[in-house]
Amino acid sequence: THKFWESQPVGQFKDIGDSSLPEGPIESPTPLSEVKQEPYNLPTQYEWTTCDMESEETCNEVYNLLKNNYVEDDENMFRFNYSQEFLRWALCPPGYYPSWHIGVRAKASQKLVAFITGVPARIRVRDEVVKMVEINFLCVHKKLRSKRLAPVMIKEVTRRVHLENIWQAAYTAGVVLPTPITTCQYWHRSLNPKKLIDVGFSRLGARMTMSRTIKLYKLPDSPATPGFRKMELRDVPAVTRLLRNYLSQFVVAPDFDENDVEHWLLPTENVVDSYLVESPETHEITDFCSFYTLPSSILGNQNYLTLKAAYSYYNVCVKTPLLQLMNDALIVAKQKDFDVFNALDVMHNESFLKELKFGPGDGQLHYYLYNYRLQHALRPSELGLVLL
Ligand code: YNC
Ligand code: MG
Repeated sequence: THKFWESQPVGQFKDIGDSSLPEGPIESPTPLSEVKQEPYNLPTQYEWTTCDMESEETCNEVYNLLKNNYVEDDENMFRFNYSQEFLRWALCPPGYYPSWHIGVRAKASQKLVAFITGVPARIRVRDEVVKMVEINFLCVHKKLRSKRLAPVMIKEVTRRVHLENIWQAAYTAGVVLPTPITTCQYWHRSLNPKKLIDVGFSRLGARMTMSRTIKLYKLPDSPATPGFRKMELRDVPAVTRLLRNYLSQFVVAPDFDENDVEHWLLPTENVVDSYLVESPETHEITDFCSFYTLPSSILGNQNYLTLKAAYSYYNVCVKTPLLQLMNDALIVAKQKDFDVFNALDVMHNESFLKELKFGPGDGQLHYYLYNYRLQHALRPSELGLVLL
């Protein structure tokens, strides 16, 4: 059972299939004067801290907490290693609230021992655009696990979000909680198969040799689509139009404006890469693809410390076939020395995964909404949202 989650305004397992419950908010907003004014209590040895991500020193403390204590795979072979530049990008989008970057310190040592964050987002559910918070980077130091600290952190971020008059949230987790709006799977495309096999990320297939495997995953040296180039600042209006139009077909998707596109999709070195197709004839922007950079530490390998992974982000095709566009994305990721290209089975991704030699991963990613009920769970292909 879920003592904490059963007390929260989220879809409950017992209500699955109950068609008498309407779609939309589960609880109505309360007057802001009724929102608790003081932080929740922590065990006495700990205190709340707001983490200023613009400060080099604080950002480094957060980086180290996550580097040593954040998400691992089921076999504890790899752990996400979000870079400092990435954390600053992920946590400081247009209109962000510094008070939503919440840390916990040990009073005696002042060591950062836990973290949770929110960033504001407009998310469309069917035809309604809802102001939400995207919750991410929930982390409790390994030595403080299973002490019910996570529910306190979730309640505290919820309180601070309510103070800004926002009442809904979106988040993902590898664990099953009440109740997913959809469950997605990661797929992996080897770019550097020898390293992936050496570190135990993948295994040599049956009746395969290393040299046949390397040949299987070989890619051309440069993209094939005429007019394929890096996105630039001047492309923001065209990319925003293209993306808004494309995302309108999904049941749940972000409502991006030009400021959001500039922040989330304009290339940032070692953080996010975006490419588009500009028609050589008309100079129209017809297609777009993007991926973000998220390395993982390789735990306990003599030869390698990090796995360099690219994660498919938002992709839009109008003129170029999606298969060809994503093959070009693989080619540029390979040129940039990524070891693997990962993608979820969201949006239209299923249409290219098998043909482009992605293999299914183990472990699933569940998507959730807080205080917003959907009548039915979605298929991954109905979801137009990628969280970091
Ligand atoms: C999780 N990932 O079920 P019940 S994802 C949410 N998300 O509650 P304790 C989680 N809840 O079941 P620990 C969760 N993992 O009794 C566990 N829980 O009702 C629930 N791992 O708390 C769990 N990062 O403190 C249980 O557990 C209760 O010490 C148990 O801490 C958990 O960022 C955790 O995977 C995850 O650092 C912090 O294991 C710890 O184990 C850890 O005894 C490695 O907690 C890193 C890791 C999670 C990545 C992520 C999204 C988080 C979403 C949080 C929910 C947001 C709700 C919306 C709030 C705003 C609302 C508005 C408006
Ligand atoms: Mg705990």
